[in-house]
Amino acid sequence: MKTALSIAGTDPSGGAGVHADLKTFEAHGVYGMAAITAIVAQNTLGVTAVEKASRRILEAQLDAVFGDIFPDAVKIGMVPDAECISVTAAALKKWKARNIVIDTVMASTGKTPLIDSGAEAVLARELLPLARVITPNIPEAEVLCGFRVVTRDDMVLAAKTIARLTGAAILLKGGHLAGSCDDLLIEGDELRWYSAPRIETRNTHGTGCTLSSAIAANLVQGSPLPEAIARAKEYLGEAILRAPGLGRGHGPLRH
Ligand code: PXL
Repeated sequence: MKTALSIAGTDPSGGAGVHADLKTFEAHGVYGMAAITAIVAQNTLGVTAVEKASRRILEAQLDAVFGDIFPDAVKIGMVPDAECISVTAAALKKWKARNIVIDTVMASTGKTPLIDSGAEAVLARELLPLARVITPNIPEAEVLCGFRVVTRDDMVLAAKTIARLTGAAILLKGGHLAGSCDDLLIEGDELRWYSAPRIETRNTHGTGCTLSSAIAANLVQGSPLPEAIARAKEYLGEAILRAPGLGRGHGPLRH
């Protein structure tokens, strides 16, 4: 059986973070594992408290997993501070992790910061260069590339800039753009747009987590990256359309 590891924060209400990742792996027939970077108290209405993992416990979790069940893919979500970023990067290098998908989580759907301010530079320098693909949304891309992204041309420039900084493929998610919500993949010299109709819904909790873990699951099952993304987007769209309508805020998806 193929295996995947999520390195991310928690969501006790089950919609985002490692909970979403594990459900997504399971739905794809991939054996899911999870190392916790932060315990997050949250629900569909928002985040109320965060407790970061210590260096010791994060390092020990990663060594425990890699030393026993080597994951065929690694999905990285929330990594709350520079120390957790460094520990994660060192472990991925030490264990020669493969198929690393990084969702550059910076804030919750409700805009609560999920990474220390200033740690984005450490993320860009230490962790992002290890990725096979990075999946920023527009606000995250703006932090990484240092300029505003308003048009599709800006998206191309931003994705190319982040690709050059990191050496990774970039899936720049266009959902925050006014008008179209097409996503852009830059892989080497190849550029591909993915278009899908915008779904009007408040059930968006965990969409970024779900997309990136679905990409990881499709990669380990042998899809080339562009196809892994196409399949993951199809899965995400269905999961949004079939959302169970739970909670009083941004509801979870049906994984
Ligand atoms: O979807 C971003 C995200 C990632 N990880 C955790 C989260 C969230 C959003 O709320 O809580 C733990």
